[in-house]
Order: sequence, then C-alpha cells, then structure tokens
Amino acid sequence: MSRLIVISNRVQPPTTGPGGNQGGLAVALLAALREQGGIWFGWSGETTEEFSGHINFQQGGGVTTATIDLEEQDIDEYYNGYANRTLWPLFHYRIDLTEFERDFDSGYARVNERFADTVQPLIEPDDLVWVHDYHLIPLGRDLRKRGFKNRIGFFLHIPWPPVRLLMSLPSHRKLVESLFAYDVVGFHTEDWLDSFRDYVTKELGGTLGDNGEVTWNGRTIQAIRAPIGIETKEFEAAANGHDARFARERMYMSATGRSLIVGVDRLDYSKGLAERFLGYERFLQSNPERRALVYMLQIAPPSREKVNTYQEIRANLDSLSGRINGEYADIDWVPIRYVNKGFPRPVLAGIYRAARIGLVTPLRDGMNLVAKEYVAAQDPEDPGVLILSRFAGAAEQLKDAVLINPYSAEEMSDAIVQALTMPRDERIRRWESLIDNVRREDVFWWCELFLTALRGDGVKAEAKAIE
Ligand code: ADQ
Repeated sequence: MSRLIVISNRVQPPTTGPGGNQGGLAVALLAALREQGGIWFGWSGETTEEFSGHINFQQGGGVTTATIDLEEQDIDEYYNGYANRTLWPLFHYRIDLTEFERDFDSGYARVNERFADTVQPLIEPDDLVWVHDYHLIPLGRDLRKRGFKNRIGFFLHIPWPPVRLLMSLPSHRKLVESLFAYDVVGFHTEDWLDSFRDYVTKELGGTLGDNGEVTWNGRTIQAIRAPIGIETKEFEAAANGHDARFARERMYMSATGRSLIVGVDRLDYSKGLAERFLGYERFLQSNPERRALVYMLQIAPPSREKVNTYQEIRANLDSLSGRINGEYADIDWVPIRYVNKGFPRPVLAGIYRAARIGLVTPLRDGMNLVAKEYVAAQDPEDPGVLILSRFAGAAEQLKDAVLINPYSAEEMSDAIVQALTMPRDERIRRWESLIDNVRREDVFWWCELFLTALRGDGVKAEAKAIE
C-alpha cells in the first residue's frame, strides 16, 4: 500500500485522542495515516528569525508529523494576508472585505515554494500526496516544477466562488491554472464543483468529460464532489458519555423549563453571527409571550485575531449582544449568553443535546460541521430541530433541516417559532432522515472517497456513484 503524505497549513498533533479536542477532519486523517503509514506536514504555528527549512519531526499514536517554522513576514503576507485577507473573504462572497496587495501575492508564492522545497525530500516515489485547502493551492504546481511524478490531490474546504466573483482576483487565471498540476481536485458540494467547472469552460476554454474529467492545455484531471462528514459514531458515543451528561445537567439546572437555542461557531463573519442575533431579536420582538420560555447560548471562540475585520466583528457582536440583553433581559433571565471560548468535544456534545434548537446560519460555508455534530448529539426519542442556512454546503445533504435564508431576520424568527412548536413525531421524522445521512456519509467515508479517486483505481469515485 502506498504511504500517504498529508500537507496542510497547520498540523494536528496526534497526541490528543478521540474524546479530547480533535475534530473530525483530524481524526480521519490521522486514522488514514495510521493505516497507510506516512507523514503529516505543515507549519508549526511558530515563527523564526530566518527561514532555514529545518523540519521538526514528532511521533505519537502511530503517526509522524513534520513541521516547519515560518518568518514573521511569511505569516503576515501568506497566512494573515493572501489566505485570510484575500482568498477567504473572496471565496465567501465578501468582496467588500477582500484586500488585494501584491505583497500578499508574493508572500503566498514564497511560502508555497518553501513548503515544496522542504517537503520534497520526505516523499518517496510511490507516496500519495494530499494537499489541503486555500492556503496551498499552488503547491501541486510547485512540486511538479521540481520534477515530481507522484499522484497529488487537492481538497478545498471552503466554497469555490462563481466565475464573475473569482474574476475580481487579479491573478485568478494563474491560480486556477495551477490546479491542473493535481491529479484530483475535490470540493464539498455540487455547487462549488459546478462553479469550478464553469470557470474552466468559460474562462480557460477547457472541456469536461462524462466522469468528472476536466481537461485544459492537454492535461486531464479529475474534479469530484466529496462532502466531508464527522466522526459520527464517536460523537454519538460522546453525547451519551459522562462529560456530556454533566454539561447537559449544567444547562438544565441553569435554566429550568426554558428551551435552549444553541449556536457554536468560530468567530468569523462568514458564520452570520450578527444576522443571527438580529434574527433572534426579531423573534423576541414579534413573540413577547414566548420570550421568557427560551434562551440562546452562542459559543464563539475568537479566531484570526491579527486580521482587522475579525477585531471589528468581535466588537460589533459584543455591542449587539449587550444591546439585545439590555433591552430584553429581566431580573431572572438573559436572552443571550455569549461565550468566547472553546470547549472539549464531549462537553459540546452535551450542550448540543440539551438544545431544543441548533441554529446554524452561516452566510456562506464550505460545509459546516457544527450542523452535523448537532444532529449526531440528539436524543433519538426526543430530538431537537436543526435550523440551517441554505448557503451552508451542508444544506445539500441535510435537506430535512428547517432551511432558511440567513439574511432574513423574519425567516429566522419564523423558523424559531416553527421549531419550538414542532410536534415530536415531526421532529423524529426529520431527525431520522438527517442522522441517516450523517451516519452514512461520515468523515471516514469522505476520506476513503477522496483517496479512492487519488489512487486512480476507481476513477469514477464521484459521491453520486457511491450513493
Ligand atoms: P470552519 O470554518 O472552522 O471549517 P466548521 O465546519 O463548522 O467550520 O468546523 C468548526 C469545528 O470547530 C467544529 O468541529 C466545531 O465543533 C469546532 N468548534 C467550534 N466552536 C468550538 C468551541 N467553542 N469549542 C470547541 N470546538 C469548537 C472549515 C470550513 C467549513 C468546513 C470545514 C471542514 O469553513 O465550511 O466544514 O472546514 O472542511
């Protein structure tokens, strides 16, 4: 069996076992690495005065990780710059927040070359190479420039934008052309895949085959839909475990008889948190008789704090939650509990289980794993209701959620009423259909789907074909 080389911006230390803080992606990739052998390569998260290419190897739980330190300037231009000030907002349809700086371009190119230089000697001729996400789009091409012949795959965890939007990126063509260095390119949804195909045919003049092949400039690659899932079995078990029960009890005791509406998101503008608070406020306004029967818990650990937009959105949410609480709270009730920290996964599972409503309303999201975690944590006899944005990739699979347009405060308010008054048999029926998908298309299924395509032995490994 070929070894697997996983390359991503950051590397998950293999030491925290399931039940700890590892998310589904890390669990699946570590499991694949354990089974096939190989290395997970990426940035250590540390800085160095001058880039040396020194690799720090670590072993744990049957997996080897290899990390490099980057210079401060690299992090400014590549990570905080091109990745998170240019590509992230643009790919999430936020052209108003997108910054175009040539220094970001050159920093992004430089760090991708540095990744290629340092990882190359670690790779053996038969190894399969799997590159992850928007930080590293040109890496495949950089490896090919160095004479690399291995099979290389790329998976994008965020949306792929429509053609007209992508064209506002000054170097859009170069970026897309570089994807043709890979053998397989994967997206979460049919939507993102369609936008990619559209660009290739309309802008590059490429052609499409019947089985996911995309050809341009004499090179044919496989473009597939591979929706990521979660470690469903483990998460369901965690929701029934001791830590989850304890968290659930804490929630019940702190709000006897009130229905919990929960939101769990990285603090990011793509997650639609301000719109969510406003939708909830609309519900409070329009339903005075229901006010004191509910409360909302929004968990939002800060991320990317060096990027201004993230500081602004944090300040905005502080003030919005403060204003709503000031206006509607009573001596024994606050409408929004707003918590800016992370929790261990079993505790999250308990909180989801305690919640009558999971409010997952991103303005745009590649997939959104919180929606799937919420479903996996529910009590089969008395499940809660998932309210889900139509613009989350997860909406393509989770059709029996209450789907809404997150920009509409009215739709959100109506959906909350619908969820609060939904009869138990309807909740069970919807949940059974959701959990069926979350169990079937879990993160191990996703990993195998992509790796089958990458191995090239099941070239028609499109999700559809497997269903
Ligand atoms: P994210 O944008 O980070 O991921 P998401 O898919 O929701 O979004 O995953 C977030 C993960 O962080 C979940 O597993 C969640 O449980 C965890 N998390 C969030 N808040 C937490 C907290 N306070 N404490 C502990 N854990 C917390 C990107 C893309 C998504 C895509 C994923 C995977 O933006 O669209 O689904 O990658 O491909």
